[in-house]
Amino acid sequence: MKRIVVLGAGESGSGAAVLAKVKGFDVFVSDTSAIKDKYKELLDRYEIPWEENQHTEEQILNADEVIKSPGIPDKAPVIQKLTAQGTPIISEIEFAGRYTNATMICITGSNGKTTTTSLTYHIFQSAGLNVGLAGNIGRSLALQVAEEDHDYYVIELSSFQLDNMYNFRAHIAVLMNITPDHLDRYDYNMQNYIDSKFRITQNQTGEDAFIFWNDDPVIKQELDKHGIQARLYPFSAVKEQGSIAYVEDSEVFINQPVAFNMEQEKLALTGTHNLYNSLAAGISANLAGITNENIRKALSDFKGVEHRLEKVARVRGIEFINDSKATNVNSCWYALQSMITPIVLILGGQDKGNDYNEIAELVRNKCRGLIFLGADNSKLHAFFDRFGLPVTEVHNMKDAVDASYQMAEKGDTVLLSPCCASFDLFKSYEDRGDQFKEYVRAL
Ligand code: UMA
Ligand code: ADP
Repeated sequence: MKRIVVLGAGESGSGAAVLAKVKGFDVFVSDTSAIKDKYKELLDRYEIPWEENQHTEEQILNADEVIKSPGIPDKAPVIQKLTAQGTPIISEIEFAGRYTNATMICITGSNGKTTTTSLTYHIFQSAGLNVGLAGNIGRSLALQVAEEDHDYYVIELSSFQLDNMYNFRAHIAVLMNITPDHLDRYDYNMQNYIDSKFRITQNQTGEDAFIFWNDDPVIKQELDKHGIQARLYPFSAVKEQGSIAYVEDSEVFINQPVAFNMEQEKLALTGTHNLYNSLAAGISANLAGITNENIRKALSDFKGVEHRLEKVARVRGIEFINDSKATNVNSCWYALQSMITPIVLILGGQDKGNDYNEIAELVRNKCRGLIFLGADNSKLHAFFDRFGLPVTEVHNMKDAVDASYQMAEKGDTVLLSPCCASFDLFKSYEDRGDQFKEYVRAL
């Protein structure tokens, strides 16, 4: 019997293990940390052997194939040993793709993945299709393939998941944008990260579709280098050469495959970045044959996603916005750009090789002051102190909210859009956003 070893027993790994077990493999799961109870229960229910707090090499190096959780870097010693001895290492998504004939709608990009994935899923579901929501958004694809049976999957794909995908085919692939992120995992080499993102188009045929933002300078430059076979569906904010979807005279147009239009002001999500997200989701739905009426309705009644430019409260004329999911500089750029009032910006956290030049002009022109919220704020000081703006340094969320409230004036917006990962002071970006909301509501 073929032996499959699953490394990491989180959402991705435990789902992969269940699918491998259901398909009759000899499965073993190994995790270097304590496994969460809910995943232990899942593994036990399927009688899958596991270990925690260690990787026992004798149990791992004899695998015929290894399924690696996306959070495990290639430089982890066990991965290096497996690679050196030539053991195939794949991602959970690659594995799950072998066992379903569903239509795969796959969404990647540096920013906008979760919003576009959620919106696309909302349109498909509202139209009555049998659709699953999976991937980086937090739900294992493999577990759903093992336990459920969907005709369509809307899958958010991170570069980490794409890295170990080889034969998987996306019927509809969406690439929102490419800006620097996660460079620590890519030897600080942007090209490695770009190549990872373009893996979403590998194995696509002339029957498939590739949807992308036509104005992204990186995508533009790279488009011809990756041997893309799929039909191209470029979108842009305004009508321009080559775009099949755009806005003209306050009307949203999608011209292919079926002509679609709706008033821009009816879109539930506002801001330029969300226009892109709405266009990408609309084109995917259009390609899947969903009627214009259903697309219009779902694009206008979508409720948005928590921690993404989420309005929290207005306190004494100051608007508080939680954009905790802005974990890189580019997402913060879009947040700053969409604000129409003076801003007190709360930023900082675990640096991912950030270059703050991208937001320098917006910070100079729009920010009343800055709150640095990180365990180590030295990089922020080095870059922003010369701007001459008021700066307060804090090390917990309560102090951040209090300081921002003190700095802001009536009519301002306090924006938590940190440009950084959260792990220095918080459990996750959700924890960071939840704490922000809690302290704002207590003001
Ligand atoms: N581990 C080992 N050996 C190691 C290192 C780690 O066993 O050498 C273990 C850890 O102890 C941990 C396990 O590996 O228990 C988990 O791996 P994981 O971090 O991949 O966690 P999962 O719960 O499986 O979640 C993963 C994605 N996580 C990452 O990519 C870091 C989730 O994306 C995703 O939702 C889930 O699979 C289902 O697809 C999260 C994420 O942060 C939200 N993604 C990044 C992002 O959006 O920026 C890419
Ligand atoms: P991801 O899943 O790729 O991290 P999200 O949809 O969670 O993306 O959005 C994260 C942040 O990125 C949001 O808080 C918002 O500030 C910004 N954002 C959303 N959509 C886009 C887009 N299309 N382009 C650039 N930034 C975006």
